[in-house]
Amino acid sequence: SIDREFIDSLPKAELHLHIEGTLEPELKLELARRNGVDIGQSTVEQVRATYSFTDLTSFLSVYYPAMEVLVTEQDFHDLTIAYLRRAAADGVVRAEIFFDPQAHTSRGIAFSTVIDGLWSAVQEAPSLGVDAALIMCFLRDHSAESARETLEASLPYRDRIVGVGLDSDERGNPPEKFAEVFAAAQNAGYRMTMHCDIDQEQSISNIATALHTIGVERIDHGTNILEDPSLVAEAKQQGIGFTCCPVSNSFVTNQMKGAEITQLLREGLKVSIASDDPAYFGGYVGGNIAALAEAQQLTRDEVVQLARNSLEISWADDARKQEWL
Ligand code: ES4
Ligand code: ZN
Repeated sequence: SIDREFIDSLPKAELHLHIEGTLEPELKLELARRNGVDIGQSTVEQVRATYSFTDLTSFLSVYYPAMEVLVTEQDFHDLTIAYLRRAAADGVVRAEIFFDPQAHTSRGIAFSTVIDGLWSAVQEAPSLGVDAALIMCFLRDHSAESARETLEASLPYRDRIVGVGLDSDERGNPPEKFAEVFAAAQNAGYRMTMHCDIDQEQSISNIATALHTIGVERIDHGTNILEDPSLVAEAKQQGIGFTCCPVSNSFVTNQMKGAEITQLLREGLKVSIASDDPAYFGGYVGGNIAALAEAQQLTRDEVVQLARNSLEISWADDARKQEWL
């Protein structure tokens, strides 16, 4: 099997990481204390016991309420710095960090509080050995109007945000619901990705819409593309990036989808591995690669390819990419 030291030694990009999903129990307790928020638990063990779920619905019902401890600019800064330190230990040289403004603005936190806290951490990231960037995600179970307002709110901070994504519950919330918002975001200069989660209703038609109608450069998850070989060929030809999260998959769908991830990799698609919500699923990026490598008996060359793919499909400056590759 492939040792963790080898995996961690490879320079890599983490491209599918929800910053709100990096809230470890220790920091949650500290922020609750600092902000005077009663979260109903007072020990790490008690908090960890709530980080337990069997599917997406039960996950999201723990995930969103946990955010009430994130109140001040300093909180968003501290959350991000804690993640960046952890990522650097796994060999992450580039982190493209998802954030969900609506999860905060909907509970009265100003967009500026969120973005200022995240941005000061992004500016500090190089001192931790990481080049960092922010990707703003719209919550697909909120209205298109709300996404439009969020896009508007982001425009004064356009230079701090590299792209837009789409997350939360996909059921009943297909990409076409956000076609206009994504078109406006693209016009504003944002790069585009979106979640096409595995095993959702209509996942294959959502992947087709993401590629054909929205025009995304990357798909987050997306392993169901294997159901349509013509879409696989198209994604390969266009160099579409995939950000797959095996440990998350094993919680949300009961399966890592390791065979599917490996098949896409072996067919030459630009597959990368990431951690999604590591505080909740218990694996940062190195752990995700190790779990996949173990389950699928990946070769060292394949693990190297996963790391290279992540850098290649990242949205870093070309000059930086050349240094890493
Ligand atoms: C998420 Cl696992 C998952 N699925 C959908 N949306 C999300 N946001 C954060 N984690
Ligand atoms: Zn995700």
